[in-house]
Amino acid sequence: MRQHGGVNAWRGCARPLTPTPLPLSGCAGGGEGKARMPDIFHFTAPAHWRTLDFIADMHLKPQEPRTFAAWQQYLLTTPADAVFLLGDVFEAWVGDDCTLPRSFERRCQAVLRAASKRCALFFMAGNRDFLIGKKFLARAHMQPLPDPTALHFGGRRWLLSHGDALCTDDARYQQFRAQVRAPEWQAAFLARPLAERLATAQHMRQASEAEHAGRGYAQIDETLAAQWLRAADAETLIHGHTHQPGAYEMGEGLWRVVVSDWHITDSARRLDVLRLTADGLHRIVPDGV
Ligand SMILES: [Mn+2]
Repeated sequence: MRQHGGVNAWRGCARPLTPTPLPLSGCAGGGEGKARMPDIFHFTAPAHWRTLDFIADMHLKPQEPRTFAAWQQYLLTTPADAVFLLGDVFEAWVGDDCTLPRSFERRCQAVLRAASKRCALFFMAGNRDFLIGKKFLARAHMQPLPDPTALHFGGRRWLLSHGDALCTDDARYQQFRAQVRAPEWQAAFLARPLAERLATAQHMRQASEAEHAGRGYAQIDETLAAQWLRAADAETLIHGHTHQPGAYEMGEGLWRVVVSDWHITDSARRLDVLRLTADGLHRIVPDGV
């Protein structure tokens, strides 16, 4: 696994939606503080697959057209048999009804549909796009994956996660996460008018950025990550969310490999694909993007 290379320090920090009180009552939060072991979903790659790509944290939004263009170009040209989108594909998602004609989300949907003709697409929810639902997944031709999922490929198991569930230092975020992942909360939120949901998401992002300014990166609880790996009988965890790409050895032969966020502007150029083949994991920058 040492071929993954060293730890790269990148600018930017993960800003998960934080526990801003929502104008919503009667929904139980999780909030007992202790992280419980999640159920691990197992997925076996079809035998003919040779190349599997992992990307995360594109944070797609209309205000960053070059990131969208790079993502589109990558998806329409990758040689991969399957692309695993490991969360925070979108900067925000307030419900599948946001894909109005001519909307940015509808353009993204079209890119995914076109890509799905070339390769299989899998989606794991992040902390910003966890409200992506069955309708959008069907229209975008993506298959959902639970977090975490143990991927069986090449005679080994690779544990996949977005990563936010492992950031247990932030107890308030974990409480918020448990609340907003509850079906009752989601049903109540999605029942609100689209304009109101968009306004709430905007408010939450601003509150999150204010709270996280100066707090730095979200940190993975490596003790918990090691427990997940042992439970999955895997050695390598592949995740995003922290925006700190690199390969981190956690002891006892266990690793976590972090995929970068994507951010392309006049002053920044980050795009990153983890590619898994029979040779192992490689970090690549997509061609021609
Ligand atoms: Mn995230």
